Amino acid sequence: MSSTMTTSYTIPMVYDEEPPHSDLLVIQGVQPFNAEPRAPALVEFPYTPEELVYCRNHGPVRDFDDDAYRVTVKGIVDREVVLSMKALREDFPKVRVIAALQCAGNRRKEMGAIKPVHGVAWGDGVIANCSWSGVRLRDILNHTGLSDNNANLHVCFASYATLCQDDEYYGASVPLDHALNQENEVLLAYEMNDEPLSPDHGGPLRVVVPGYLGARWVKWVDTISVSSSESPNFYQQRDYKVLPPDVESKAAAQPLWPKYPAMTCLPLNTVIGSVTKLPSSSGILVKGYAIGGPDGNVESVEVSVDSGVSWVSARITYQEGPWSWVLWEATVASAADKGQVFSRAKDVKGNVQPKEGIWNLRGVAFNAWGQGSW
Ligand SMILES: Nc1nc2c(c(=O)[nH]1)N[C@H]1C(S)=C(S)[C@@H](COP(=O)(O)O)O[C@H]1N2
Ligand SMILES: [Mo]
Repeated sequence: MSSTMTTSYTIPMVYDEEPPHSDLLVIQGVQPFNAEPRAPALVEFPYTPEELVYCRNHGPVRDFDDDAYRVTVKGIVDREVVLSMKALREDFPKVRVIAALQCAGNRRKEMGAIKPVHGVAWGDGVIANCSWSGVRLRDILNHTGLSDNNANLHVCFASYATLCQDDEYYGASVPLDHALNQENEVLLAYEMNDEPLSPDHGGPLRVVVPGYLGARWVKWVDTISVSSSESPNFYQQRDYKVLPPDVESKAAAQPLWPKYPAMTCLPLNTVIGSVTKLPSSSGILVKGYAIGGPDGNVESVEVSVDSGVSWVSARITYQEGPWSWVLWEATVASAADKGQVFSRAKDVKGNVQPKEGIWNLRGVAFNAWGQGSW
């Protein structure tokens, strides 16, 4: 009698083995754990302290043993390699970049106030400005060897650490050209803010793609493959895309996912973190962050207390390199007891942040003028 054997192994989808999370975050979801800091605290620190770094997951957080961890690099390369954390630390140059990590859903709650959207109702705290240290992806790819013709290839990242809500693993990809370009500094990072990367943020190893949305910064990355197509993963193919504003339901979105490009850069943006009344009704102190878009970093920030009729320049108090966020503050004279204040940024190419954001079903890339009140 013959028997059919099916090999089945289980990838964990367990939430009871998660390490403790920061208790300074506002929890938006417990399983998976999704949490963000409050904006007034966030804008007090140029480098976001680990306890204030938002945590965004599509499945359980895994805690890996550094010694046993391996990442496999394969696909259209000369030779497949398997690297340990020790090899990554000792055999390749260590590179450190400052870059803001931001979720595409930052400010989703504000977009949802226009018309309901699908997704975690994030406020304006799903952004963190950190230093990331690790190895350059291009050094690793040069080590595996690439063919001369790299045109139209992609580097796919996968984490088989856990099952996710919409797929059996978490995956993303970036064009190979982007990964090889010396200006981009795409990293496999093992440190955040000069400390070993914690489980919540993808330790021991995560992808860092400065300037790209967080969804491509794959945490607990264990497989990297050079491929002729983008990652087939749900989160690359059927999510994290900006659909046109007339697409208002899952059913209408279904046939459109393959027709729209995967998001890469998030737009030019500002957020007002805090508004403080100055003594003796002389005015207000406004503090916030700004972040560059696809055309480069922020050049200036302005605020308005008369709904955009007139604008006051903000002081930039922190900015570092091409991918950091900007911290800014402005003192605005006003005798009013209460009022509303708006912010907008201009980038190095002269683009100005728009007054209104464009609504889309998934509530991504919202960048209307920042707003606050006192
Ligand atoms: N393996 C894995 N990587 C992931 C995710 C995930 O759910 N699983 N979420 C992504 C998304 S959508 C974002 S915004 C960032 C969040 O990184 P953080 O939790 O360190 O803030 O990780 C990305 N990488
Ligand atoms: Mo995200």
